[in-house]
Amino acid sequence: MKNLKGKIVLITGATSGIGKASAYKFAELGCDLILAARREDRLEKISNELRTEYGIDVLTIRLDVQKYEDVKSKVDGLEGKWKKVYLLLNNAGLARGMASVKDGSVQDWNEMIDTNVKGLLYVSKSIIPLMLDNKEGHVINIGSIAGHEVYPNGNVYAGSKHAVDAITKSMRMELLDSPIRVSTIDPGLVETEFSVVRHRGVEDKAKLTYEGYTPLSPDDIAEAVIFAATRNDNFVVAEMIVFPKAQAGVRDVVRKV
Ligand code: NDP
Ligand code: 8X3
Repeated sequence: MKNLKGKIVLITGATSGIGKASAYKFAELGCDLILAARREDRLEKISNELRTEYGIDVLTIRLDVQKYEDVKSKVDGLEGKWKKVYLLLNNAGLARGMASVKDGSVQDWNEMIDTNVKGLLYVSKSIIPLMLDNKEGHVINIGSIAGHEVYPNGNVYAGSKHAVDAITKSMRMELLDSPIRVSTIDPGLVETEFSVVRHRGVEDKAKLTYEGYTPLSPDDIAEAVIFAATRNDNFVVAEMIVFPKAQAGVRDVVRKV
């Protein structure tokens, strides 16, 4: 098992759900963390807890992954040891709405594509050169079962996650002759703020997503991330699909209500 103590891990979308849970798991392993997201109050609270509880160094970056200039200037501004990013967890992402292509919102489509696809590209483009300079690295993308299958009204979200799947595979080929590993962890239904964001705070709709079965928890996915991250250098988790027990596909969920 690879020892990650003292390695620098950059997590996008570290203020909630899978990103936040992963931050705690990497902290347990003694990694120093760069936590990035837009909500600064949450970044501060989480980073203070991690410093106190685990004695690690934490740098917080207020970052909107949709904005290339923001991403580039924040990465260019990394100093000293923080330039030695060993692991990038490309986790920031979201769904907005559930509507047919005929009825969908152009603004929602742009937000999903700008975050899930372009944001992941912008951060990867900025960080991979640092990994190459450092002669080591691991990019772990959070994809989705919606990157392998589709569902009605999930058109653009599924499209964005199919793009993550394609980009991950291409990136792995491009970096084959380098020390950098590329992985994707592709969850099914995980209970996070994801559905509240998707349904713009309409709690009843969000709750229905997780009703009648036990969904995955953010910690479950963080454990999958840690499994991929701690394999020995000869071992690449290329792709890991993780379901709750009650799920067998994007539309195949047994609910007992
Ligand atoms: P949450 O809503 O709980 O967390 C999403 C995180 O992404 C937040 O920390 C948010 O931070 C961040 N984020 C969103 N937009 C931006 C942005 N423009 N710039 C920077 N950070 C951003 O959802 P999850 O934890 O569930 O989602 C994490 C990933 O997991 C996503 O890529 C999602 O698609 C994927 N996923 C989720 C599944 C689920 O069922 N929950 C299943 C499969 C995949 P802030 O708002 O502070 O910027
Ligand atoms: C999130 C899973 O089924 O809501 O990536 O699209 S789903």
